[in-house]
Amino acid sequence: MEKRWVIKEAADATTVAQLALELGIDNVLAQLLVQRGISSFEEAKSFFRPSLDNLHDPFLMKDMDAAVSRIKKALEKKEKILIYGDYDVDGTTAVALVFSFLKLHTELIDYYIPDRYTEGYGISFAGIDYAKQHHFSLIIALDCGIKSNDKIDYANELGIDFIICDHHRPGSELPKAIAVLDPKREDCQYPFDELSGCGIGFKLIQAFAARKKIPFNQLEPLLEFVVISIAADIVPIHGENRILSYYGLLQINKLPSPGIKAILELNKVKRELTISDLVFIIGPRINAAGRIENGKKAVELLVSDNVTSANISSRSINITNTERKSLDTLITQQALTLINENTELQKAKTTVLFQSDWHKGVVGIVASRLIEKFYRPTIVLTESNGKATGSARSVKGFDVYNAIEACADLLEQFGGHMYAAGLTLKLENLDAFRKKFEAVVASTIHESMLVPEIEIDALIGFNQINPKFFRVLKQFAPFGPGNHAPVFMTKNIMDKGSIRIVGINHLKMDLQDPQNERVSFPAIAFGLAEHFDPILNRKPFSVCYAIEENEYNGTVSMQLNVKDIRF
Ligand SMILES: [Mn+2]
Repeated sequence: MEKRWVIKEAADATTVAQLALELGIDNVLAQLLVQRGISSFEEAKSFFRPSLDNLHDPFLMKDMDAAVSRIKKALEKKEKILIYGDYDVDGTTAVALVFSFLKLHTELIDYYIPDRYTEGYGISFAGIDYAKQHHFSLIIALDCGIKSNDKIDYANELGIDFIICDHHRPGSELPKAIAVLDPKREDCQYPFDELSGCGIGFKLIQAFAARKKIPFNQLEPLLEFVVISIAADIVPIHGENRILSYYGLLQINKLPSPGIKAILELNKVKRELTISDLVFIIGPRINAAGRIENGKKAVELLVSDNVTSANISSRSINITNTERKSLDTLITQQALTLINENTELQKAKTTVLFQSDWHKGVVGIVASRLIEKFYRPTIVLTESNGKATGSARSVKGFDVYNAIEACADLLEQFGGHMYAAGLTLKLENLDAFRKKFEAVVASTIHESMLVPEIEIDALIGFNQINPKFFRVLKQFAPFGPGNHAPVFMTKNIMDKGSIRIVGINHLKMDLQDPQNERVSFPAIAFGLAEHFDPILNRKPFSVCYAIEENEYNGTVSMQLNVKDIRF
């Protein structure tokens, strides 16, 4: 796929030079900092050494006071508390976090994850009935609930109170809960509104602990759940999320909970985990439970406190994940065939596909995969309970939630974020929806958004990359959205003569600058085998890449991860 190379605007030269001098680092590195909004020694210090002391006061969040008071009252009056969460990674980690902590303070507590198939997304009437039958009088809802006004009304009639911890966008009216914690509320002054759902759960526990004078270090093990949710829910890793993920990674690498440890051992993962390991190894396995079976299985794994139960849970989750993978491959194949056989679909600015027998649990993943082939806003739907229901994914810079909202008259239900949303509609509205969504997107999307972009942080020469440079660069981690691993561009380079194709279509090379032949770096270029011939014939080219660490046979070396090649 053709990609746009966009070089980030160079930062102010005086600021860069000043910062480079103060920190004793290369100008290029100082520029990367300034581009990330860091321009003083102090700011650089808190970037390179994130501190838990810089987490925001949880009581700045609207309704936090009411939430903590209600939990305290429930504990004092020996009420039964139900922790209720969505079935995805964010929801289940949030439930595991709040449940495992409050369990230290009461025996009268349990958790509930709705069934994706019979109950659907978010708070369900069935879940509230379950709470009533089992005499729960307080429900703490995590990663869902912000638009569940009718369900909360129903709970109120039954005498069940709700505390909502959500990070999805609120509708025009808030549900009538005891407390609605959601930094995306317009009347919420909390300084950071990009927390994950699990992150909101953490703030609730942080506030509860502060009120009860529980020392903060007792909360640190919970950061493992928060970092997994940050990685899986694709929230930006800056601001408070950067602190939470930095310490979450330390926790998971130093002292993983039995469930996570079991998953790692089962999959023979021995290296130090990064955010992308959480995205590609841990996340899908936790998610598989909610997609194929029930999210309760994921919570069981996350809260298991002994090796035996952790091993049983992790094995069953691994099997479910294998099943998820084959469904995912099969449905992606079928979806691609649908597009390739239809010229109208090929020319469209959106992908909207429906097939009644597709597995509901993987339509979101399939939408993401389709974007890798057809780069445009994408919705994949299946049939569930007599309606069409599915997931939307977007391309950089385009707000798919807004586009869906513009079609609200044709929808039964929708919710989500800028880049990912869910929706449900009547089967008879499918055609009309497909047309309207296409029209809305076509009239609002910028042509350039339909070509994937590679954002280049800086132009450098190979002679600038040395061990010290790399040592500082590594401290820019954890990387993820909002703080991507820096991408560099170098012009006029060649392969030393060792180029070969590995796997299906990847290139392994040794790249060098013909002007300075002493400096060369091993490089891997995923999916770029199409460039094999000209490179073999020693045609010079430009390359953009991230610099990574590669471990091979126990030796660690620098490696260029090539994003794109241009002659
Ligand atoms: Mn979420």
